[in-house]
Amino acid sequence: MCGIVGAVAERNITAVLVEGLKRLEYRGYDSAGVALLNEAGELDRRRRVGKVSELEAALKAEPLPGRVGIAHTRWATHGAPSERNAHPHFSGHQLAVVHNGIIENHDALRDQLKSLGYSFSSDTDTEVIVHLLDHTLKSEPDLTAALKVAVKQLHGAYGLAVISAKQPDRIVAARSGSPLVIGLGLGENFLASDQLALRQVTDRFMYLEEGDIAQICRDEVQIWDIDGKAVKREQVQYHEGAEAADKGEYRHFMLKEIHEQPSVVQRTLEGRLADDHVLVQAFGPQAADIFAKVKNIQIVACGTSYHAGMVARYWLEELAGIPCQIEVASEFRYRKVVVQPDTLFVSISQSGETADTLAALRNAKDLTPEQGGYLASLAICNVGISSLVRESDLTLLTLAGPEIGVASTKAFTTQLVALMLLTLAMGRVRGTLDPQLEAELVAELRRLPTRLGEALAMDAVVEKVSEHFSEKHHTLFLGRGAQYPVAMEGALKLKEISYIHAEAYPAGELKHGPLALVDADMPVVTVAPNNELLEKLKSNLQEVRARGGELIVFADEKAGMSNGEGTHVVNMPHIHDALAPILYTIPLQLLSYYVAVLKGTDVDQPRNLAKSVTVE
Ligand code: HGA
Repeated sequence: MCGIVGAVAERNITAVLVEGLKRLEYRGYDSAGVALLNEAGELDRRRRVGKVSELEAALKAEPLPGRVGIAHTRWATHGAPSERNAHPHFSGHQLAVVHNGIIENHDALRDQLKSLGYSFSSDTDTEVIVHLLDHTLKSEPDLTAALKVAVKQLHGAYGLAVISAKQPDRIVAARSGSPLVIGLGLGENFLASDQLALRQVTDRFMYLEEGDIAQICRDEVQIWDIDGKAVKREQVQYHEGAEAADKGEYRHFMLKEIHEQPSVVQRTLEGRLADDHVLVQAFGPQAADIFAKVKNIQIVACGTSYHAGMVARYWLEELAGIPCQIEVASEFRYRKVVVQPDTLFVSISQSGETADTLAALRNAKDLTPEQGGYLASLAICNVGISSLVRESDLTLLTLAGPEIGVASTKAFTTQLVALMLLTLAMGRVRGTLDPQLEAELVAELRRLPTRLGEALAMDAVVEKVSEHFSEKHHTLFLGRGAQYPVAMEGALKLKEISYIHAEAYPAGELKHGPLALVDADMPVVTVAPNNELLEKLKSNLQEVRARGGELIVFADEKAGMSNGEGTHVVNMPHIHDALAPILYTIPLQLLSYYVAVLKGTDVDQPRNLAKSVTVE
């Protein structure tokens, strides 16, 4: 994924920019570049394909000192990964830009700018920004004022930063759909797409909000909101180590990671949504072409990622109308598979190094067209520099950040978000998704972090419910439709960290066998959103109650379910049915966490398990 770093200082800032890029390196990228105003006040740049170390070597061979500069790691969406497409992009020798995101109307802008005499030296959408700004500067010579005018013509998503040889005292920046944060120093200030990049130089930050424009000088930072009004953004101070390596105020990494979900889901959505649709190029430069040809999808994954894939199968068939199969990687890799024509191979893995998933991808790629090879491969992964990402044609990174707890939590919900983005992108490209529903779901995705926060606020209620489990040895989890895999994930979490035997069933299967197990010692956990399967689910629950089974039901506040003898109902905030699997995951994570705490197990490092399963 792209990263942006910028600095305005009185000292040479080349090393700060390069170090910032390195800190964003774990997300993966294909090229990197830096542009500075050199000692003579001229704009100069170095760009390289490959790792930041390539850029670093280039800067060593040919130093580029300066006090004002911007830098970028690129993950191509428009135009191949090459030096000429790497950022920063220039307009003449005056103006340089770095950009994260996608400018959707770049074709129209490019034609317009060409007719005004601009020539383009890259294939990126980004280059239109810098020429557009240059053109705007002809009637509005102040750089900041010109940026305010120019961004009004950009459609899509951007976090961008600009420097100019004519106004060498500042970086100007704009945010719409892609995050930007200002780092505050003493007599120097910084900019980045993630505060991680700047932790070496400051611990004080100011986050830009949607539509903000910022002017960052050495001694002063000014911000204007979407309406052009001068605003102040709150200053946030981070303490050293407040990131992944520290549990902060939490007792366990798992609880910390559960509570990080609103912010990491937000991050996974950033830069990937336009007003009412998903930006298809977020999956890579060839995504639109490949997606248009896809007739089937094969998902392969293990463990929690497999459950995310199972939810996606419901979504892809129901919302995008595309046939979808899913299989665990350890089975898939040793099986002779029959591939339907034009099938997209989708692998899901937190680490991108899961041995079975990687082997399955490699096997899939080895199939020749005569053997019915796959059309292309897509990785949904949390680590940008992983093997799975490197070896797949397309990638959508989940931006969950490092996950330390062995039992996966935030990696799962961000995978679900990524898979919903895939569903919406597929539906759009294939024309199978009603545009009104698409817009509704995009709006719901935007509200999702808030909903997740509301679900997390039920922490104490779930903790109380967990007391019903600590003495039990077996549990059943039930769900219907896309909530069935959520029940599976709930059962897996309980097994992993509390060592209580738990099994998940589609609620309709209960009477076909597992009902025989139900008695007063077998609590039954159910997720019950308010959808068309609710009445059927209620009947299944009656079947449990009639056998003396104790019920714990997480139900939509509008589902009309209430506490009764042996029935404990936890009301959940209302949410669009399609996104309910993401929301209902939260109380099940909290439940297993509190049961494990009551049982006194090693929550973050449960026995016999490891984080990234790189062996077979
Ligand atoms: N569209 C730009 C920037 C890509 C990006 O933000 N990737 O994460 C490009 O292709 O260069």
